[in-house]
Amino acid sequence: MNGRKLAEVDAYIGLGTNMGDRERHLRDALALLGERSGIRLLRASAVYETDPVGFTEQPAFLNMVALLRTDLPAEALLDELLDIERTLGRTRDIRWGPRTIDLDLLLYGTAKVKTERLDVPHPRMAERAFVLIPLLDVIDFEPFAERGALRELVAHIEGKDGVKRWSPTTL
Ligand code: A4P
Ligand code: MG
Repeated sequence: MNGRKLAEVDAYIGLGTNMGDRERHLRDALALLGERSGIRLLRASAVYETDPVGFTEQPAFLNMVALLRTDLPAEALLDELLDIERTLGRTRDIRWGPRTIDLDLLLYGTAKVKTERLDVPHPRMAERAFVLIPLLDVIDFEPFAERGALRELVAHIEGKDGVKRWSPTTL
């Protein structure tokens, strides 16, 4: 440690699952996130059942978004997400294919990050109703105009009909 602590940052994580006991994977992922040092879980969206996007011949997903506060740098946070995916038995077979749990770093404060391993804001989030609809449940942008902009985006996004409220937040 060089002693300099990073300021805390609000980070938004997209969770997705379409294999096995989907609700359980979401619950377990949230619990594991909350236990990691340097991460506090602040809020979780409702859970949505969503039609698969991209590779469509696969079961429906459950998706949600969590708001974290963290003092980890973005890549260290990614490492925690990948580690939790592995812990919950994620294997990578088909790109965009079925998965026990997918944890995507959507936003890391207002930072833009582009490295070999990390692209933030998540490059496909703005066109995905299964991300934006739960994000709207938890987003905490000031000024409120930005929340209005997100609402506007959601109002016109394609695929909204494929995103259905499944259950209220589990937190
Ligand atoms: N990586 C780069 N940027 C990020 C980031 N912001 N967050 C790198 C997380 N990872 C990021 O990810 C591959 C690599 O991306 C990571 O090792 C990391 O270094 P992955 O999770 O193995 O790949 P993936 O999830 O199969 O691919 P990808 O491109 O992340 O897929 P998406 O975009 O996440 O889409 N339909 C519904 N209804 N609901 C879903 O949740 N998900 C997908 C997957 C497709 N269709 C879906 C859903
Ligand atoms: Mg992913």
